[in-house]
Amino acid sequence: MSQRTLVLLKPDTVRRGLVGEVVSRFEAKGLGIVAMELRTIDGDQADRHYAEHVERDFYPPLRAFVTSGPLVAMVVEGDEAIEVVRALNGATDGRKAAPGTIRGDLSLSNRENLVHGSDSPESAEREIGLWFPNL
Ligand code: IDP
Ligand code: MG
Repeated sequence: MSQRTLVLLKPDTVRRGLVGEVVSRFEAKGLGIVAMELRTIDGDQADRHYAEHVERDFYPPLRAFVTSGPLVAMVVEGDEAIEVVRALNGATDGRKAAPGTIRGDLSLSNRENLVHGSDSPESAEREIGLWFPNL
């Protein structure tokens, strides 16, 4: 079943010059790009995006990180896109993520882990509405 999911290429991806590398992996997998925009977000947008995490200990530095420079927001589409993107991204902690995944190949950090992908159909709908309200 075709699905849409929200993907963020976080500021470390842009800063490290890995946008093309990461987008290539989604394209090579066969996913389509529905929307894509370079944006610098403020703390309020970070709080809305990470609403489920705002009370966590790791959130203040995460908030500082995701607002630290431009990121690329995307909507990606394809068969089972939500799960497929999560699998391509790999485990949250780049140090533990499997080789072959984006995080496993390119990140050595639990926080600066390059990518975000929605974790469920409900999250995808909420996050796409938050980032691309006109879609
Ligand atoms: P996910 O991005 O794989 O879905 P979540 O648990 O939803 O992982 O966490 C959101 C983001 O918060 C992670 O991608 C990562 O950037 C950051 N994060 C999560 N857990 C930690 C942690 O223990 N230390 C530092 N940053 C973390
Ligand atoms: Mg998550």
